[in-house]
Amino acid sequence: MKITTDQIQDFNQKEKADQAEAFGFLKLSLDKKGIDAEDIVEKLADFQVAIPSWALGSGGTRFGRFSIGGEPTNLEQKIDDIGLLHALTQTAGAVSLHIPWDIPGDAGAIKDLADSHGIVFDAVNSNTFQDQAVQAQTYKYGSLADRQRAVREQAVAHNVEVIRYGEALGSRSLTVWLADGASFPGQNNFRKSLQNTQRSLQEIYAELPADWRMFIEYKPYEPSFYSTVIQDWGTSLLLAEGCGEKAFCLVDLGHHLPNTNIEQIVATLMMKGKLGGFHFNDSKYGDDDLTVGSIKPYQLFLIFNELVYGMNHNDALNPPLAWMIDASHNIKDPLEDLIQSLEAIQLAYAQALLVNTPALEAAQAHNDVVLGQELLQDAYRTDVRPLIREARLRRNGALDPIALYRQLSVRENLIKERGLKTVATGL
Ligand SMILES: [Mn+2]
Repeated sequence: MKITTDQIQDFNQKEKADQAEAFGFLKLSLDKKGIDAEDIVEKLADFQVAIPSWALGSGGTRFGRFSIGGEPTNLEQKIDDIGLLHALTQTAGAVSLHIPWDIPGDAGAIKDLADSHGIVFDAVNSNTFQDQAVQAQTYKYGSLADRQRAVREQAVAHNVEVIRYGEALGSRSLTVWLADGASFPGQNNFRKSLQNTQRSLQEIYAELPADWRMFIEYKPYEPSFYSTVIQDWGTSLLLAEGCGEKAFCLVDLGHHLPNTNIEQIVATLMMKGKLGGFHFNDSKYGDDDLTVGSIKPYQLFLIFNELVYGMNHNDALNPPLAWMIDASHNIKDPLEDLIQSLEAIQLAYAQALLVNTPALEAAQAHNDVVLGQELLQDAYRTDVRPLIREARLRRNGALDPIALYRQLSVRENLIKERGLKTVATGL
């Protein structure tokens, strides 16, 4: 199924007048604060987020998995689904592949298909947390950190293979997330595990093409419940610095212990020019992978406030970030869920762009704590939805993507095309 520009324009026609009125009103009130609404709309229109190839089917939990029906069963169908998302939202212009769940058989044909939807290939992701049918060594006890050389070599070779797949598609970054760790005291030697990881990462790094970057993702626990080798941003930074200037840290919102100040981590990594990528999701307890902005939207805004500040004060030359949604769960239609996540990301970005930074810095200089909070919350409490809709409208996206998705019966059509009991690869 494809959504045409005509279908989108027909749909927008009905709501266009209301949008013009709401945008005009907001633009006037922002004008009074010295904020250029047009500039923000332009930034929002340019902002693109990668959709991971594993988020297009229903996710599972340890307790089961329920297919939503019409799930994509191959890479072509996954790219078609992202094409639908991008047509509706104009924000999903990239895909992040997970190897080996999505090995491109014919890279040229896959690239052409993605091109036809206006989609580029973002970071490629390796997987050494599961055993594949054809592999000599098991990752049960570790991969890049494993005590056995043969296991580490196999894991390094897999990452290099992922780089080669990515090169064929025009990707320019590799994301490494390790499940390596221990579930019980005494299981592993902390120092040796970390040293092995550093050496393995250096070997992968040596195979990176000149214009590539490597992102090192951290996570405090799960699947290991006593210790994880790359447990936090400090360990990720240490390993990235041990590799070289093309290695960066990757922050996944769900990969923190409860109440961690993630916005402060963002500020620190950008100050060092070492923040490479960002994985969006939301959570209440752990790595819950819930819809972005569904639980802690204020935290998301505070994080974007630091991202915007970091991008505007970039003396450490932090490169442009790779943005990706990393969320998947087992109840919602995954496409509707992704539309909600994309919207939440845009909202937080728009709110952060409204922050009056000079006034905030002046308040900080005078220890005016109350004013500092007022300035942040004034931005957060502004209804920025007309800005986001305007950005979509100007790129021929849908004013209300979920309403149009439902009006066109997209899921029903996908079920007709692909069947009710299809299951996409992923967790
Ligand atoms: Mn992640």
